[in-house]
Amino acid sequence: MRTPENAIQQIISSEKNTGLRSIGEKILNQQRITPQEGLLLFEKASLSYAGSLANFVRERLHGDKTYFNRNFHIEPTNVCVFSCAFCAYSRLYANREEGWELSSEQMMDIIRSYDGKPVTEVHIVGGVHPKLNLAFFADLMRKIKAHRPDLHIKGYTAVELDYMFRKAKVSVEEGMKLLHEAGLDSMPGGGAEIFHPEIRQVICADKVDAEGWLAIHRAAHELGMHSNATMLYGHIEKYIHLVDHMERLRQLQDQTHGFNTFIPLKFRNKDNDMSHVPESSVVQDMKLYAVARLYMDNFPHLKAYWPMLGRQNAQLTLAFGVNDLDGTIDDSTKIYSMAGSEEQNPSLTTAQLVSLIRQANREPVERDTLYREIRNYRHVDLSEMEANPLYN
Ligand code: V47
Ligand code: SF4
Repeated sequence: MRTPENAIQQIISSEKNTGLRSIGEKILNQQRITPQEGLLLFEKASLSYAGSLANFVRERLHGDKTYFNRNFHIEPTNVCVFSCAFCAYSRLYANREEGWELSSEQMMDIIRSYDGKPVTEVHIVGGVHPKLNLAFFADLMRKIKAHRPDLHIKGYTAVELDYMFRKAKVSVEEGMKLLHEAGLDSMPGGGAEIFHPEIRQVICADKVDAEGWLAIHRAAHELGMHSNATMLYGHIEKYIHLVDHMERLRQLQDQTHGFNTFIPLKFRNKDNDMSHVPESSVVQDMKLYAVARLYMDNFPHLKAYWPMLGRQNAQLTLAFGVNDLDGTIDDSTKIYSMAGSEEQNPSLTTAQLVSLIRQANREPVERDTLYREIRNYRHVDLSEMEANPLYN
C-alpha cells in the first residue's frame, strides 16, 4: 500500500545530495535538524524537495486542516518614536499631525461596532506613541473586558511593550502581569524582524534587541500566556541570519512551549526607506515557508499572513507547510496597505476564506486564538454561507 511515508521515502531516496538525503531521513524519523542542515536546505534543496518534506510534516501534524479565525484589528496610532527602515506606516512623533491617534473611547466604539457579530479575537497593534502609556492600555484592556469578556485580546508587540514598561519604570515581569490581569490574553509576534545584530542594526537599530524581544515573550509564557513569533524575510538578510533567527526562537520554545505560531512576513518595498531593495520571488517565498516548517519542529502552527503575501500566494503556501491563514482581519486602517501589501484595507469574509482554502483542496477549520476548533467547514454549503449575513 502506498502510504505518505512510502511516498516521501521514495522522494528522499532519489535525492542525489547526501546531506539533503540525510535531512530527509531525519524529518521522516521526527528528528531535529541542525542549524547547518537548515542552511543546507536554503542553499541546496530544490523547491520540490523542501516542499515535499514540508508538506509531509504539515500533513503529519494537521492532515488537511487549515485554520483561520474571525478577528478584527485595532491600530491605536501610527505615530512612532522609532524609525525602522522597512516601515511605510509610522509617522515620527515630530510629524504627528500627519498621523492618527485613537482615544480610548474611539477604540471602544470599534469594539462596540462588533456587538452581536461572531468574532472571537481583537488584534491590537500600532506604532509606539510616547503618550499612550502602560496605564492607558491597562485601562483599555479593562474596558474591553467589561464590555465583552469573551473577546480574546491579542495585543502589543514586544516592541510596544518594551517601551511601555521602560517608560513606566516597571520590570518586564511586573508589566506583563499588570496587563495580563487587566485583560490582555496573548501577544502577537511582531517586532521580531531579524534578530541578528548585523541586520537589526541596519533595518531597525533603535528598537528592542533580540534579547529584549525574547525576554518579553518568555515573561508572557511564564504567566501562562501564549504568543506568536514573526520573521521579516526577503530583504538584505542572508540565509545564515534566517537560520539564526529561527534557532533563537526554537530554543526559547524548548524551554517555555508558549509559542503557538511562526509567521514569516514577506518584506514589501513600497514607500519606505528600503524601496531600492527588490522583493523576493514566489519561488523564494515558498521555499522559505517550507524550510520554516522543517526547522521550527516545536512550533505547532505555521501561518501565512495573507495581506502581506496576497491571497493567491497565501493559497499556494498551503502546499509548502502552512496550516493557518490568520483570519478575516477586517482592518479599516492602513498598516499593511501602506507597506505595499497586495491588499488595500484587508478584509475577507468567512465565506471567502473558506472558499480560498477549499480551492487549495484543504479543509477549512475556524479556530479561536488558542487553536481550539470552533467549526469545521468541510461540508458546509458555500452558497448558503454567502447568503447568510453571519458569514459575510
Ligand atoms: O513587526 C512592517 C511587519 C509586523 C513591513 O501574531 C512589514 O498573529 C513586510 O507582526 N513589509 C507587524 N512586513 C505585524 C505582525 C503580525 C501581523 C499579523 C498577525 C500577527 C500575529 C502578527 O509587520 C512588523 C513588521 O515585521 N512589517 N513593515 C513591510 N514593509
Ligand atoms: Fe514603529 Fe513598528 Fe514601524 Fe518600527 S515597524 S517604525 S516600531 S510602527
